[in-house]
Amino acid sequence: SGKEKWPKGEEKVWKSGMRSLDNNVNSITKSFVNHVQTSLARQPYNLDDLGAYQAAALSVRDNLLVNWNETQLQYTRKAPKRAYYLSLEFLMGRTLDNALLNLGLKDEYKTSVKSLGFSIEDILDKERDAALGNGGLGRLAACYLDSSASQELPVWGYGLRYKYGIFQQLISPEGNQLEAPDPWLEHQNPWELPRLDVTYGVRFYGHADRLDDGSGRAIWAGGQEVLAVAYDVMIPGYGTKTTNNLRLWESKSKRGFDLNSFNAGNYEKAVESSNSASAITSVLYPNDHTLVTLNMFGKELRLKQQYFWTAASLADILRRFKNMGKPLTELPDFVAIQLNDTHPTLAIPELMRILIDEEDLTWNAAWKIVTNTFFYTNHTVLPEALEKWAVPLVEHVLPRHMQIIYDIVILIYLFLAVEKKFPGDRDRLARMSLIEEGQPKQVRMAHLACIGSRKVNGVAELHSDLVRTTILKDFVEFEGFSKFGNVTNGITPRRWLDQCNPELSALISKTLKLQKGIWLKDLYKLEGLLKFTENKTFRREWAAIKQRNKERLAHHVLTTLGLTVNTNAMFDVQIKRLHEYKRQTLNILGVIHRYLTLKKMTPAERKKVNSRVVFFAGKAAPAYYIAKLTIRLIVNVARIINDDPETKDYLTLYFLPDYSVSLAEILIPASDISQHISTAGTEASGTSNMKFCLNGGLLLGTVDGANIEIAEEVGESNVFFFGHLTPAVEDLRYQHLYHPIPIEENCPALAHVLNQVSAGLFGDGGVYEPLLNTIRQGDYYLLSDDFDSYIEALAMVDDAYRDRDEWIKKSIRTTAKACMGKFSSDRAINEYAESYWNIEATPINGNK
Ligand code: F58
Repeated sequence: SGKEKWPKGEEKVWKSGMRSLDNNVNSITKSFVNHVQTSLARQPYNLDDLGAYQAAALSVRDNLLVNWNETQLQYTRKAPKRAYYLSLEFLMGRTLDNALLNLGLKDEYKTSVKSLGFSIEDILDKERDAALGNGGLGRLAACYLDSSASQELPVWGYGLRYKYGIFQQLISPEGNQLEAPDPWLEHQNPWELPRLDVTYGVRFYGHADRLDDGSGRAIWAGGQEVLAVAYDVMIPGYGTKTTNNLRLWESKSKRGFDLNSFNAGNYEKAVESSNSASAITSVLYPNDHTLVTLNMFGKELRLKQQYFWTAASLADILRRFKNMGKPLTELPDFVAIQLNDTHPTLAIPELMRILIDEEDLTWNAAWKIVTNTFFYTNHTVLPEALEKWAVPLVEHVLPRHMQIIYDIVILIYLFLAVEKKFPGDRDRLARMSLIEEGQPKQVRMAHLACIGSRKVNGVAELHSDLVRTTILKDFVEFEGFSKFGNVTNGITPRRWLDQCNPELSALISKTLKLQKGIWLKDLYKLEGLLKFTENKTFRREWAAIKQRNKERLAHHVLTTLGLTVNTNAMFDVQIKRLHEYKRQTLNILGVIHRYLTLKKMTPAERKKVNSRVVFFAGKAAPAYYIAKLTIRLIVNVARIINDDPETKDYLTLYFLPDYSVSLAEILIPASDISQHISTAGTEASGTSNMKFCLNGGLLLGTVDGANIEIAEEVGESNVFFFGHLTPAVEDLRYQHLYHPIPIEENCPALAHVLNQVSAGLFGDGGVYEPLLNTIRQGDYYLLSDDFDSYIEALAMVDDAYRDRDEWIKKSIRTTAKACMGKFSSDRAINEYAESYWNIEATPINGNK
């Protein structure tokens, strides 16, 4: 296009000066040493592992930058339709290993650093996780970025550059979770590029005055203006030159500090505005699934985070679009914006505001653009997790947006359309409104996201059905079924197989006689492993790798916690955020039940028992009292059981603190069985279930989320299912509430376990009463209804594990037959690209 700025001078001369990327071991060593001397200003012969990590990272970053620049240049020239993934969370984990894999340079770097006296493993281990997310939703965003780049799709991510990511979890001697800040930016971050020249002003508060010229426009002025500064993170594709961008915003004061106050000696006041501006991106909210525990200030800051990020991102997207010289009515032809849950929903009224107030479009023209640009993914149907913002708060912070939201209700929506289609149906109007009546009134963000989007989707078949039949039922009846789809989640096989389980990856390549470059991009190829289930040598190798991964985990536990793990036992893993609906409590009560059973046995009987080591890891939201009690119970049960000489050969358990992406990379390949045991209908999808399967771990789960689709692929004989099904849940809850049966009758086995805890078998029983009472009274998550079948399922797991050869076959089938292709994020992102965003692969010329 005519708007491009070409470099001054001869292209030839420029090209002669460009960095050549021959990337042989020699040139890598050169670049490494160069960075040590110049970028790091360190003495070459006196470098520690951290310094070596930084030098390696800077040298790899040079490669990424060249590709990144080329990608952005070609996107600008080719002007394809682009998609933008707006997510408040990107749980990236470590970058160096992934960048080396995607660039195909791991061996070269390994050799190079070795010749300089370092081991690549030690260097990789020095990197801190980028933990800008809570759990599944944030990690999904990271997997989707990897897949977008790998599929050569023009997709950018937009998020926030939190100064502090998810808190570090410590466990006190009593077993309590303690939180410490995560200063992940303490050392310079080689993976980001500050773009101090890319900034936007974002307004808060002030007043919005409608013009009385009939145009519907308003002027929003006054209040506070905060500056958004861009930081770019390079996202390399696997085996392609495409290197996409993740743009993270940092907030800072627009005016620096107040010189008047400073001169008057009032230093605190002088920096006040700067502090309040930088507070916006200072910390990731650690609340998982609810914001109700926040106080007024907490809620306001969270709302400001959401608006700050959506406003900056939209401004940036529109600036790029306008550079193309197209009219705004064509925006949906060139831009698709994906809303990762309702967190970025303010983008909808914000785009309306820009189009109407600043671009002078009519309401209808603006609404048409908006509703063809946005797409909304829902990640939960739990009622307490559906975002709502108090009307007075929105009015205060974003007065113009509140007007627009009311206009949506009145102008296009309630009074006109719904009334027309369902005349006189007042209840329906109230149910569907964007505003929930009450004290105070609240804005229902899911409703706004739904009506403002082109399409809406859930993240697994069952969950998408629930979205259509429960929380958005009225909208399906109103807008038609076809707007509401499903895209089952996926995971990137690069990180979750090749990187975390290199030995298994090598065995797969050897067995399939395929370079990993082929099957890592077409995971359906894993089906070729099926016929090797009958091959003894292959099975032996498969089992040996699992064993070594178990030893790797045991080594980690030994070096970090000083505890010795029995690697001859079955490894049973449950790792995820602590939440009542995920039912870690069911697991720990099951462990206690097993312990009590073991205690009653004779030594001879015990000898026949399948030895089990149970691993837990996960963080609880800092204000989630019951979840924290569950952690405390786990830790204290571990303390007693692991020390019991009668039983410890048969049953031990560990709570591994500070769960993270990097810890998951060690735990998942080591698991024989993993637990995904949410109350049916509550876990939207789950994604770690897919990761375990890909690594040959079997699943023990409820008929929930993506477990169902995994079982469809793997075959039900390779998955252990238990518990009530979704349609039964509502009735059971009703019974618990209105016709409660004492737990002693409903589930004697569980009652016995609870009584033992109360009686103080694991320390002061009184401490746990609030947790136990959630089960004794109301039992909203139906532990007492599912406990017996859970114990039966565990017994089936034991039986199956006893036939080790058959177990290994199951393990191979789980990886292979899983047609794990279905659960690759490559498949998922292609579905979004084709059926939602309507974007196409845009290969970057000069591809490898
Ligand atoms: C998760 N949601 C779902 N939310 O629980 C899980 O089933 C699904 O597999 C995953 O999304 C990906 O679709 C989730 O992780 C959060 O962490 C939110 C963070 C912000 C506050 C509300 C919860």
